[in-house]
Amino acid sequence: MTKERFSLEYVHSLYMRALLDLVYEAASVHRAHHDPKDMQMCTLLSIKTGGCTEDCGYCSQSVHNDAPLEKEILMKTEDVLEQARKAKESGSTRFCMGAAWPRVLDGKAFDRVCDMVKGVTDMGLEACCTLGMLTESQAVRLKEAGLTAYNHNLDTSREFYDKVITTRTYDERLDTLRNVAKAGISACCGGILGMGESEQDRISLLHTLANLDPQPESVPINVLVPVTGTPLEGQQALDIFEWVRCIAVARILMPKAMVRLSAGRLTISKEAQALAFLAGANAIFTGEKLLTTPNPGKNADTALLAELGLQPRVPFKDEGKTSQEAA
Ligand code: SAM
Ligand code: DTB
Ligand code: SF4
Repeated sequence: MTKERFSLEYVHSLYMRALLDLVYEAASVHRAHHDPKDMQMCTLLSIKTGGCTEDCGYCSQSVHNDAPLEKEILMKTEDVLEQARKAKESGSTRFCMGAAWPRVLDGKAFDRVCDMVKGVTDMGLEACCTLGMLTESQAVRLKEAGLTAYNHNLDTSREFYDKVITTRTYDERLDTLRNVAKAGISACCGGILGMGESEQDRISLLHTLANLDPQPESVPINVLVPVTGTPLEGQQALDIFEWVRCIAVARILMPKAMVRLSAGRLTISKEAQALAFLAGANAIFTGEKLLTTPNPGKNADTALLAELGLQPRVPFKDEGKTSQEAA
C-alpha cells in the first residue's frame, strides 16, 4: 500500500480547530495559490433526466424514489450546444452535462455525448460530464472528444455510504476515478453534506478526497437539497458552520483545487456564502436550475459577486487576458 499524504488524525485536528483560525489559515492558503477575486462560473445541464436504477437516497432521479419529476430521454446534440452557447454568453466558462445513468453503456447514446463534448470544447468552454460509472476505454474516448473534467463524487465517507446508497459500493466509485485519471482527465470529486452523517464522516470524506492521487482538480461541496419523495426529504438542515469548516479544510488540504459551492446555495445566506468564499471556495454553479432542483438565478449571483468585489474568472483558453479583454 502506498503511504497516504495526510493521516486521518491530521485531518481531524484541522477540522477541530477554532473556526476563525481555520478560516484564516484557509484564506491564506487560498491567496497563495489563487487570485482571491476570481470566481469560476459554471453552468449545469441535465442532458438525460430521471429513470436511474441506482437507489441514492438523496436523488430526485432514482426509480427507487418517489420525487415528482418529468423523465426526459437523452437530449439532441444541437439543443445541448444551444444551451452551452447561452451559458457562455452569460459568463460561464465551464459547462457540465449530467445524465441520470448508473454507468455509461457503449452505443449511440454515448457516441452522442462524445459529440456534445466536442461541440462544447470547440466553443472555448471547459467541458465536464457526469454520467455515472465509466470504464477506462470510455474515459479515453471522452478525453479524445476534448473533455476537461469528469464529475464523480464520493458523496460521503466509506463508513456512511451504505446508509445512503446500496446499489453500488465505494470501491466502484474509486474504480471510475482511477479510470478517469488513467485517461488523463481531471477529476471533479466531492460530496454532499447534511445527509445525517456525523462529523467523523465528514472528516473521513475529506481525508479520502485529499489522499486521492492525483488530487481532484475540483471539489464540489453540495449541501443536501431535501427532495420530496426521497428517503432524505425530512433530514434536519446542516449547521452552516459545519459547511464552512468543510470548505476551509478542503482548501487547506487541496490548495490547487477549485472548491465549488454546488447544490444547496439557494437556502444559504449571502453572509454565509461570503464566509465560504473567504475560506477558499472559488467556483459556483450559476443559473436558475442545477440538474432538477432550483439554484439562485444569475441576477442574484451577479449582485453578490459585485457586492463582494469578486469577478467571473476568464475561460482557460483566454488565460493571460483580463476579464475585459476576454469578453
Ligand atoms: N448519475 C451520476 C452520479 O451519480 O454520479 C451523475 C449525476 S448525480 C445527480 C451528480 C451528483 O449530484 C451526485 O453525486 C450528488 O453529489 C449530487 N446530488 C444529487 N442529488 C442531490 C441532492 N438532492 N442534494 C445535493 N446534492 C445532490
Ligand atoms: C455536483 O457535485 N453537484 C452538481 C454537479 N455535481 C453535477 C449536481 C447537483 C445536483 C443537485 C440536485 C438536482 O438538481 O437534481
Ligand atoms: Fe441520481 Fe446519479 Fe444516484 Fe442515479 S446514480 S440515482 S442520477 S445520484
